[in-house]
Amino acid sequence: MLAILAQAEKTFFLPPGRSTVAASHDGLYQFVLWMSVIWLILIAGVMIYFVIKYRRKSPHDKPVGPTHSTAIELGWTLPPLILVMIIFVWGFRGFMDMNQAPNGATRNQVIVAASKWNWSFTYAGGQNDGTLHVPVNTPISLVLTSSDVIHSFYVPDFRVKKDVVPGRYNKTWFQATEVGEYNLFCAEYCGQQHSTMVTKVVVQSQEDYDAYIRKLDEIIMTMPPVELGKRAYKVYGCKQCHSLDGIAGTGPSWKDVFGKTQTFADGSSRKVDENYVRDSILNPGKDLVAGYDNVMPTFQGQIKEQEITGVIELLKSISANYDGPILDKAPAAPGDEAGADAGDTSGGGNDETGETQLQE
Ligand code: HEC
Ligand SMILES: [Cu+2]
Repeated sequence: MLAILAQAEKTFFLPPGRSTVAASHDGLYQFVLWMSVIWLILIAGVMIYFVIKYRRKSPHDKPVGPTHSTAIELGWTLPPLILVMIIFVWGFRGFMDMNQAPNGATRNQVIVAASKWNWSFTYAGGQNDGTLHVPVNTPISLVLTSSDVIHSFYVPDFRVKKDVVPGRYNKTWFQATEVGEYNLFCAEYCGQQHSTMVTKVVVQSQEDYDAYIRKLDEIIMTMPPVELGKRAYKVYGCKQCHSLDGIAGTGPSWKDVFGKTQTFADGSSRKVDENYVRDSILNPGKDLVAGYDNVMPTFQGQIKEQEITGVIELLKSISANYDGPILDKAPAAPGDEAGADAGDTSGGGNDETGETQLQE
């Protein structure tokens, strides 16, 4: 029976399992579920039977108190003990499997950055995107960080769930067994737009995955700045708080902001120029726009120089308060050096992050 349960690929509550740990997870789940059902029926059945059989039949009925029976007491102690031990060993082994990434997983490490209300994924070469792409049948190790509150990384199809906690790195791993697209949810209530903190895991063949990574490399180097800005707007989740059409959300709309004089909570004011935008992204708490809360996470160490330029050009392109030129080609940004020696894949991403910080 256990073998059959372990094979069952779909449970009543979850989609079919698509990772290497799903079978043992679901097997244990089914075991606990059916044990509970069987015991409920047994206990409730015996109880109802006894209520009827030993009911008080007349006012003169004087029941005799229960007496001791070693056999019965052992009978209700030992079998449950054995069952609980089975569940413990099974569960503990599954728990260890889920926490210990197999050898080689760190070669495919992805940094998962959660922020209100967005997921952003950074690959080993420093590329990043708003969906998580992984090669099939390959162990993937994840390092999870949050820049604001506690989120939770949850992919039901993979049976993977891990809290993402600010101020520390949590780790988990999975190995997807089938090409396809799977939902990725935040499973920890993290504020107003928690329910929109959803994205996809795209499991691809190794060739498709390699092509995808190459494409990400090209995007930063070749996309026109305004397009790169629009991409950053989605990838880093700016869109969760900022609109492009003038309607204020959690944060001010980006329409007509560039070139205007912005007033801050402390009464001071400053003209919105390139440096102000850069400051707003890397150090959002500094000049707090009047009427808004200090809820924007910093994107220091995540967003690249070219992408900041992109956001600036995007802001210019949608502002009536700006009538200067808009870049149509990426300028030679400091990050380009890191891109130029992209052949050295492992170092590229780190160099670039280091450089961004040096400039601060
Ligand atoms: C959780 C919501 C949130 C997210 C996500 C967010 N911001 Fe903000 N942002 C705010 C709020 C609130 C303010 C106003 C208060 C302040 O100045 O910090 C703001 C202010 C700004 C300003 C100044 C705007 C002005 O009118 O003066 C800029 C520029 C900006 N954000 C850029 C970004 C970029 C770029 C991203 C994405 C990389 C981003 N924000 C993501 C909430 C957010
Ligand atoms: Cu969340």
